[in-house]
Amino acid sequence: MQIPFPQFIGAHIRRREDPNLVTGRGRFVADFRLKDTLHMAVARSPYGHAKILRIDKSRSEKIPGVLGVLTASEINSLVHESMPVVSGVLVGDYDNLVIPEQRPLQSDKVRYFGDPVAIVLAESPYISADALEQLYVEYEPLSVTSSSRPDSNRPVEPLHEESSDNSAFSWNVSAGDAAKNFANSDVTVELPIKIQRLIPGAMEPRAVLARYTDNQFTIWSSTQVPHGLRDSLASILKVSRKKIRVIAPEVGGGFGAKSNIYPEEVLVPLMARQFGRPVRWVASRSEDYQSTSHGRDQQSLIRLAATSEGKITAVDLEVVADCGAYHARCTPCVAPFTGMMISGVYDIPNGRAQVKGVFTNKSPMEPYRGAGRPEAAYMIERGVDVVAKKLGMDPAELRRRNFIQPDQFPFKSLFGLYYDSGDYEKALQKALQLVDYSELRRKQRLARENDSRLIGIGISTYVEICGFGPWESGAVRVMPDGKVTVLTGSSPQGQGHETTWAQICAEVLQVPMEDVDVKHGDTAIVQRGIGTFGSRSVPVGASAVHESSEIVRQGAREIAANLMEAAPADIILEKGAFQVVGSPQSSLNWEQIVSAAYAEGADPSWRELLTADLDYKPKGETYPFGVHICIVEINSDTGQVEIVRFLTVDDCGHVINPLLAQGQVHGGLAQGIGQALYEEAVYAADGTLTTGTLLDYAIPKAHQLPSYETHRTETPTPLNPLGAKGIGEAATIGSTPATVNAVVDALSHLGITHIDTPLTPEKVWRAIQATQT
Ligand code: MCN
Repeated sequence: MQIPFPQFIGAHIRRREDPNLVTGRGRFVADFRLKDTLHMAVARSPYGHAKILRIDKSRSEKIPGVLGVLTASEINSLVHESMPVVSGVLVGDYDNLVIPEQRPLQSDKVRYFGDPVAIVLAESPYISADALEQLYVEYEPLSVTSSSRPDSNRPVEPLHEESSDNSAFSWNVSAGDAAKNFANSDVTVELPIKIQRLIPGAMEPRAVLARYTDNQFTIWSSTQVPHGLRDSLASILKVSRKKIRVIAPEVGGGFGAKSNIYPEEVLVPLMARQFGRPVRWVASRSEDYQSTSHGRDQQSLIRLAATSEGKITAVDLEVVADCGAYHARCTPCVAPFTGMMISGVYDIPNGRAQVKGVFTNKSPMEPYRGAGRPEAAYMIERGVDVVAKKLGMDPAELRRRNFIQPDQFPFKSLFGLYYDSGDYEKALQKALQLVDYSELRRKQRLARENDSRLIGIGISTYVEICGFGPWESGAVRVMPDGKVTVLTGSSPQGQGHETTWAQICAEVLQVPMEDVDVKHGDTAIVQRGIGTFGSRSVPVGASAVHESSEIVRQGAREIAANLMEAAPADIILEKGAFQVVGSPQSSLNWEQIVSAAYAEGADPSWRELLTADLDYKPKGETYPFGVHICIVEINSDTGQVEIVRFLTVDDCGHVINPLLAQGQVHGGLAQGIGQALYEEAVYAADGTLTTGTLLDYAIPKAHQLPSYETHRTETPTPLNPLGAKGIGEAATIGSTPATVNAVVDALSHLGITHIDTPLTPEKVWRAIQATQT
């Protein structure tokens, strides 16, 4: 067997990004200092819903150092389009999709706590903050819609003229005959579930800096989608794309929320043009919490029908998704994913999903790590546990009886998605063995009998959809000095693409990894791209780099063949050297190839052979999967949940860098467990965000999380050359249901069947108390 050399793909390699980041040398938007910069501050609504009656700027304008106070009347005429909204579903169809007009500043009324109404530009951030305090906005409060479930006793106060009942869209899909199966099945279960609103907790709050010189915008933004921002700005400002350069420097986390295009990203460049000076806006933490899009927020009802042998025959799902006050860029796409993925890892023949989006007086809801799929996995995995309980069957066994089998792939799912590959039984088997499941159950039984300790074991088996197209760009060029430049359209926020992409290119070309320079996040350098979200970067972006690298390798073979007077087909690349098959004594290394290609008088086509630049179009989405097992112990006096053990077996196909993939799993687990136990964005009845700071919004601290045991199986996808699926969201998706299932399992003998997240000590304690009265 030939051992590939050097072997980078699959190797544990530390992130090349980290030395700069951990020594404080990473440059985020707020670290860029431009001479004569003006500082923008944004006046935001202190009401959830109100008419704007009057804005008095006079006192703000008089403050020395204030250059301008602008409201919608001055701004909106410079803006030619509403803020962008993308809608699209893979299956099913929207009904009555309402996309209300949204301008960067509100003129007539505000619709959520934090809705922008005016901006101040001043010589320093302190002066702009002072001027904000002196700005007087007179509001007439309106009644607030803060729940997605309409209160039938109260008249609806429409947020937008376009929708008198605040309906944002509905999306429906069905397959087989669910109604018949519910009528005729041995058992049915029904579970209302509320999934709370979450605030994506990126370490770096949003920030924008812009300069306008020589009719050209340069914009630094903490965005996940620099090209999307460039293209949206071109439409909104009616400016040619070539006049706009967007740079996403280091981005300190995004988790989906930075894939939106925000009003500040329009306002800052506009003001840079207006004032002829650079303009900068950096959100404070609380401003970020108010104005950056939130995630989740669904109220649902899941019903399952099953036979007495534990075969699930039908699923029925109703979802009311709280969209917040406007559609952010991808709001309409999120909740339909919940419907599409509701059958999870199971071969369920009949089903129906009805999803309704509703406008409420809250910050817009956008994709947040998992975007619709965590909600689906959570609901089906809770439902399956309830079926198991009702049948008196072990939850692992019930899952096993319903899994899609390995020989069924590619599998057309209940609602018509094509699952590429999977072996769910193998992952479950591995997880159960690793935790010693039967021994755990034995200990649980003993604890219940002997010492009344509340021990719970929660299982979740999930599948998710990722690797969305339609394409991503990837270019590879061997430079005259022999180094290799990789350009990628994906634009990371902490995922480690520079390391990962360098591994792929270095392995294909058989060059040292340090010779590969990966560039991203600057539209002047990488002109085409879609960005980083939906765990698409490895399956799509890295595949583009892989394909480009292969083309360059092939090009180099042709040059070598020419120089060695051999047929290209006879040239192989072995241990970093090109040689004729069977004659390893005469070979050419990369330096010789490069020198020949760039030599004076060399055939110009040879340089072209060392360059590839393409858009990789995936053949379909990929479906990573896995099993999470959580073991908890609950203090019955306080309701406090302690995670004693958390074990994962994730499968994202071939893994490019196990260390980084594991890092992704760790981060995802923190967020999924955070959803299960701690986090919730709470709006008061008057529409005020009461969890608007890090003190009030409970991101889990390190001591609240266990030491994770992470494992994997590898089931490659046939859909891309790397055999790789995404891993960026998987752990967020699997961990919430495992944790909640564990807590409910610990309490099930008391008659508790469900508690809505977050499972705070108070909620758990109250649920226990309720069983004792
Ligand atoms: N990887 C691998 N082998 C695979 C798949 C992934 O080695 N088969 C590793 C690679 O090192 C790759 C990383 O995992 O760089 C993530 O790859 P992928 O799963 O393709 O996900 P993306 O790069 O497209 O990242 C997006 C995903 C999403 S949707 C959210 S939300 C999220 C996440 O990644 N937000 C993050 N992870 C985050 N991590 C950080 N630090 N910050 C965020 O904001």
